Amino acid sequence: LEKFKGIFPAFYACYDELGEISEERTKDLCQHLFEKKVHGLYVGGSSGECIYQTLEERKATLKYVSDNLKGKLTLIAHVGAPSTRDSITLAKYAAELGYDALSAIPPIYFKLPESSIYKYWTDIMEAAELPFIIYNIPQTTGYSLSINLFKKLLENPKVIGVKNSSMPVLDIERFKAEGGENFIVFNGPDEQYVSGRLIGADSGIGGTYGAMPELFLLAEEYVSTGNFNKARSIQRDINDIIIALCSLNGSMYSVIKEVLKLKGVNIGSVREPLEPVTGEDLTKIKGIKEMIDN
Ligand code: HMN
Repeated sequence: LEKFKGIFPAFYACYDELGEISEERTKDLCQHLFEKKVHGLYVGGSSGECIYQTLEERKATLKYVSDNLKGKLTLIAHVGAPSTRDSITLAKYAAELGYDALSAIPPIYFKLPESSIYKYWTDIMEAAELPFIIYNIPQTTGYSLSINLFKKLLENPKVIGVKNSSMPVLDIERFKAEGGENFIVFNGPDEQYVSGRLIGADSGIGGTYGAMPELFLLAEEYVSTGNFNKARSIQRDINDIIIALCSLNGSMYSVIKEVLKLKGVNIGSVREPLEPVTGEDLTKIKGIKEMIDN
């Protein structure tokens, strides 16, 4: 399980100027994050704009990332899709490509009973010989993983971890308490990375890591060496930056993509209904890049 420890940026969707998935730009982002020495990647999740992409597009991204980084970084494929059928297709494909683990949100749109959620996740696990990481993100899915369902899922040896994006750090503590030593809890809210780690998270997966991997790697170093004052101070810097990233017109991801452009990594913009940045914000974005660099 050591390979699932550390900083896992949630990989961004890489588009060309026409908004199509770009193999070249996917490669550039892979290279950039590899050079930053992150531990692994979470591919095709929220930050990958999976919800706005076709199955073929999602498969293409999974392939391009594995072409570049298989065997170099731990790769987790997010395969959650509206139907079980499509999720299974993605799960089998990720296994073929040599991903290290699968992960999925619960079913979305219809409010389904826990029996259906359990079956959905179990069907995905049965489709491939890969470990599975539950994804709990109530603020976007409307479903908050209960301890009862969590315990039932733990009976399946394929379940090796949970990525918890709910805001109460207590959830992280409870999942770790139930999951035990040999179970990986990933911190979801980037604003609480340090607190998440202290209360029981082993690792982190985050949507803003890709914009400032150095800062999360440093926070991790301070946490793991018991340097808590420094860890808290880095977390404060991170939070100032996240608040700035979320303060402009356009989605946070479009702002992050402009920051990456300023760093020399062009992965295009976002897919609508996510809104791109507006021209007048470009100076402010330069300021955010400086916050990250300093
Ligand atoms: C993913 O699936 O791509 C992300 O890892 C999701 C991640 O947990 C993000 N949560 C949400 O978007 C609700 C956070 O990283 C979030 O972007 C960050 O804490 C800034 O608010």
